[in-house]
Amino acid sequence: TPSNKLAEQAPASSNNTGKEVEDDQEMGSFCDTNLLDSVPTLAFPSISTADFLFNLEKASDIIVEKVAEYVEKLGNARLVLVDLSNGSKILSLVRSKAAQKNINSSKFFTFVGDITCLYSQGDLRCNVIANAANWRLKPGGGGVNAAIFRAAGPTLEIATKERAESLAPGKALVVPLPSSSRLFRSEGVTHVIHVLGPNMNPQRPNCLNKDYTNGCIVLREAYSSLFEGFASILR
Ligand code: AR6
Repeated sequence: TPSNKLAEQAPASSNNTGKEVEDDQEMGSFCDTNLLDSVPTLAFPSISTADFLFNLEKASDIIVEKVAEYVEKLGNARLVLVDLSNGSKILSLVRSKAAQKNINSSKFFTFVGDITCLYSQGDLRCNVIANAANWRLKPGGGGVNAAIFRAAGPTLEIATKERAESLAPGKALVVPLPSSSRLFRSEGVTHVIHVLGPNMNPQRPNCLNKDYTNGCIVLREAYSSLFEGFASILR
């Protein structure tokens, strides 16, 4: 059962001891070779719809539109929209709109779980995860950004800063994860793609003040940049 699976996986995922690191190094960074064999999969959160206060109906239309545009171009790779709770409004909106559009449900689906523990706690293998970043590409700030930087460890911040100092709205930045990162070792995540979405929150920088004409353009661009970034990893 899923709950048994969770119980089986829990000790391995929480075991961040030196012993495990040693084993990993002996075996070329991975203790679980199954992680390497899996179908390429991008797990992504709904960009801009929590802290950045973007309208959920509009965001769900854009997610489904962009998934439909990219999913077949990505070959056998999968796209997975992730959120933390079963009651997630964005997941249910996207699920019903994707079904209406007859999007292939083996290549695109939604998943409830923490994006930093998809393999260890959800048995879902995702070699790439997306982050709803801030323009400074800094850890913290809450939401999925804080969770990913925390789970990846300091190497993610270093690897990110080697590639860019900041990010413009609508853009994405692909960052290969160092093999020493816990996200790499325990979860099989080889890349993080930072994405900056449009911001409708007056308390955050670059607020669009409810300008959804511009906001929808920027959110479409954000998903295009994300899926192009994922495609570049597959090539
Ligand atoms: N796993 C999966 N989904 C998550 C997780 C998680 N651990 N945490 C949050 N979500 P948000 P934004 C979902 O607010 O609206 C940050 O402070 C969440 O339920 O993280 O783009 C950054 O530094 C929602 O569906 O991103 C930026 O300043 C989605 O992830 C700002 O927030 C995005 O929520 C970005 O705001």
